[in-house]
Amino acid sequence: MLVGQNALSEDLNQHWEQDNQAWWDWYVTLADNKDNATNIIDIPPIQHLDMPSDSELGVELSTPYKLTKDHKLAFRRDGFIRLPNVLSPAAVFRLRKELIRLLNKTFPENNKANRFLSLEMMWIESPIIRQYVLSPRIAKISADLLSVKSVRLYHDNALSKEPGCGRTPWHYDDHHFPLETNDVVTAWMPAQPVPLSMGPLSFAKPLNVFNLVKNITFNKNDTSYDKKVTEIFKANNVSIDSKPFGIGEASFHHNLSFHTAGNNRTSQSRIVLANTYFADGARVVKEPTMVSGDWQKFIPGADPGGVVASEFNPVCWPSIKKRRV
Ligand SMILES: O=C(O)CCC(=O)C(=O)O
Ligand SMILES: [Fe+2]
Repeated sequence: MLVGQNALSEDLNQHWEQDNQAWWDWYVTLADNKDNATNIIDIPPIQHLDMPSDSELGVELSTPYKLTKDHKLAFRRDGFIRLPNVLSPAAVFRLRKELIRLLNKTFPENNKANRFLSLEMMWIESPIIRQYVLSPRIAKISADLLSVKSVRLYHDNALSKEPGCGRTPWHYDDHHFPLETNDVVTAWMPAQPVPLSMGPLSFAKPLNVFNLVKNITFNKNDTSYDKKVTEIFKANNVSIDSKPFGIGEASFHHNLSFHTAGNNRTSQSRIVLANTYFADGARVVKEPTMVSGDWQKFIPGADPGGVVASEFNPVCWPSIKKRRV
């Protein structure tokens, strides 16, 4: 049975009419920031490293990660897992450089302060980002964690939390992705280390704590939903996993995993590539809501209820090479 897609009030049953950046600008206004420390900490930019060539990157991003049985069990139980060395430091450096190039093309320097900047579908435009998004290494981890044979791409996402940007509100992604399945995972791959002061992704565990908050009504105009989730998790002593990310470390979270992220009070942008994959064969929900944002951009031509398999949702695992064998 499909879980989730609940507690959304009636007035959300309308399409999001603007783009995905406008969606993020709105979404971060729903976070409660009253207890945040706000002093900006000056930290140096990521150290310069020699970048891998295209072919070195290709080899790295198609080499399988050694995922263990314990990793899979932990993911099933907790709804997320952090994995070290998903990317080499040099691959992180190249990712950051390319994401910054793309972000700078879209967002003028004088219009970034305190914002949560987002870009999607970069893999279509950038051959470098394509390697990280269609990566057999990343997609196989995702398929194995979900215990499914084959995954497709929902979307890629650059998430740049600029210095001074506040928290990301508590949520699970099932509210966001209009996919009629719970076999959905997001690979959250930071393009630099993320100390606590930069706002790492943090998770409530175990996975089933979403049941504690599933009846809270979502309010699109204020921070009440975010505050209520915090309150209920506190009252139930829910364990919040909030740790820094080392260079090359990535997390993978399920679409029912409740997560948030702190504010960025460092002097550097917190840049992340977040790729979302889902089990091949999934359909679009019958009634996407405004919380699904600009979803038609990611699944062009798909009607509510239809199978998601557009040219922008390629099968990423098994990899093309493997499928040909
Ligand atoms: O990067 C963030 O602060 C939030 C990202 C997120 O919610 C996600 O990737 O599902
Ligand atoms: Fe999320």
